[in-house]
Amino acid sequence: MKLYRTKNGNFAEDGGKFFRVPETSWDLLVAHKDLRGYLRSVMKNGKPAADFAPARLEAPIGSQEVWAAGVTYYRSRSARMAEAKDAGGGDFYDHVYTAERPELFFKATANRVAGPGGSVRIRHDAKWSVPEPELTLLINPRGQIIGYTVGNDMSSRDIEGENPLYLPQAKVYDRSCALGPCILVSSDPLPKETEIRLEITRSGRGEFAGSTTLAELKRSPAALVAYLFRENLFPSGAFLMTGTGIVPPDDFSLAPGDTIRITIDLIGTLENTVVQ
Ligand code: DO4
Ligand code: MG
Repeated sequence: MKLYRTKNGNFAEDGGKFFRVPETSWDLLVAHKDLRGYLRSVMKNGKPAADFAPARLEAPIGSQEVWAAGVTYYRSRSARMAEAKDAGGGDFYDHVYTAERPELFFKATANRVAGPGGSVRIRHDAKWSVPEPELTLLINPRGQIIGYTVGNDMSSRDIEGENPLYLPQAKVYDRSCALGPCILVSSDPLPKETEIRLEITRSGRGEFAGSTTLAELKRSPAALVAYLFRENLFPSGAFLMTGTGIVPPDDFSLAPGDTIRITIDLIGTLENTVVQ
């Protein structure tokens, strides 16, 4: 079952049929004591809606903060170690990959998040910008995973590599994050063979394509959530991006006009264009 946020209200979908959700507050849906049960009853008692409009999709976020985990895939560890080597920061990434405590960082507030079909930004003071396709968890205020979406943790690799202390500038800026197209409403862990795919096109031509699976994710989503909720309250719930396992080659940097498509099995495809 999927939950969509649109300019025209919230919709639940199952088996290709869409149902309008009477609850219009996204925050109340996220905080619901049984979101899945509530949406089931909406679908059981309602009629399929004729006014669901995919072109009017919005990012599936209300007042939730977006947080992110880093260096949770071996591919990310290697990329980070290489980019930070000259600054003497390479070892940090090796240590965090094997440490018990994960790397968690603040990523975005809702106003910084692009939705499906929207534009994501690259910084004008960055020379090396990449998308990071990440399985993203939706967590309710009680610390329970209630769904999954597709996330893009846009990153400035030259700024991050110059000095690990520049991480917040490499990661947090307007529209440095994209979420969507929907929430896969489920508390069950996704299968390890779930594939994450990234395609970047420039002027209509394929520029980069890569993929990974959740089998490569070193930490469990539940363990990441447990760390995030250790000393933080999230009255509206939170999103947690689980890290990237796909890194384009070092000579690749995003450019204005590029199209980024990220697909995660069972959830869907998030597409955004790049602006500067
Ligand atoms: O340590 C820097 C951030 C890494 C990251 O965002 C990732 O691995 O996805
Ligand atoms: Mg990332």
